[in-house]
Amino acid sequence: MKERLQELQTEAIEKVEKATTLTDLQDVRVAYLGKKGPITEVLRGMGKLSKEERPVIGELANKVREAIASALDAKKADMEKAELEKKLATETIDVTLPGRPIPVGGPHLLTSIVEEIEDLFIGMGFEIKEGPEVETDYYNFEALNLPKGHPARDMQDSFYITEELLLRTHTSPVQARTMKEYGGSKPVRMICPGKVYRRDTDDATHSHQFTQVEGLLIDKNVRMSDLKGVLNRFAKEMFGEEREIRLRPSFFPFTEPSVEMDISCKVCHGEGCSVCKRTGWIEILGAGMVHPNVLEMGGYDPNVYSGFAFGMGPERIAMLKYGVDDIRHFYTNDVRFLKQYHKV
Ligand code: 2NM
Repeated sequence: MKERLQELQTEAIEKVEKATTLTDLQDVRVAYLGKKGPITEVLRGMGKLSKEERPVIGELANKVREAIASALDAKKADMEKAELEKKLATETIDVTLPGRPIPVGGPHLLTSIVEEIEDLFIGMGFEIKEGPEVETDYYNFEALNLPKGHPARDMQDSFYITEELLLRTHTSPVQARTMKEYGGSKPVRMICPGKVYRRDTDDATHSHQFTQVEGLLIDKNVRMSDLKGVLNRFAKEMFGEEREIRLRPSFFPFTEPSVEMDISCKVCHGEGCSVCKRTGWIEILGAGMVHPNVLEMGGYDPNVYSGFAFGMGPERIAMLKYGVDDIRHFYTNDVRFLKQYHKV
């Protein structure tokens, strides 16, 4: 029996050593230490042994059992360690490698320009107002001194939805709405950025849908010099302190007097070049003193209040500032164009 046990131990340990997988090991464990295994078998036959032999064989059987079990455990630990090392070797990540860049977008040039204009006017105490793009005939025309049949209504051919509703042709209706909202007794200092629509054939300088920023300031004793001061500051902040402005008489139905504002040409400094068409000046916006009829329809007594208003096209501002040669670049969204204006 002793010999049989020794044999079993040698045999089992040999098999443990030859095992290459955890399954092999489990097979050895079941074969030698399982309930139906040879050691159990040996122990069962102990009844036939003498009193003296029994504890000796019992002790040996336990030792063999323990030897096999510890060989199995040691081999298992080795295998697991090897497995882990293999994993670590093949799955290491080099945390010092630079990350893969994630492509990020940026604001559209038009968005940036509108925000820049907004910031400049916020800095001068103006608030930002918005209004509907589908407007009533009343706010788009009537309240702005453009009664039905007025020739200026043809001047800007409009997208009508019904007889009374149209896509706004300018953002001025937001000013008319703001005057109403303020009830004719509070000063107004606002700008309204937004999309406007006109029936026009698209080309390098025209679009049937474009952006406007219009401003309105109403208070007691507002004069043309206030308009000039605010717009001069705007022009210098936007285009550079070295720029000069000039006002030329013009006509708008909602302002009287009306003006157009030019900035001095950056390219030739007033000498005359192709950018300014040899005039030394570049037109950037229209403005004027709010017409008494407009104040009155907005609920402001023109004998008590006066105001100025102005309107500009952010596309045109951006085109002049960055030398963009075609307004359609703003709408076709070619990333090769847009990317050039991301400040990141
Ligand atoms: C312009 C030029 C001149 C203007 C006038 C008004 C209102 F509603 F207050 F009367 N809003 N915008 C205005 C005046 C707009 O755009 C070239």
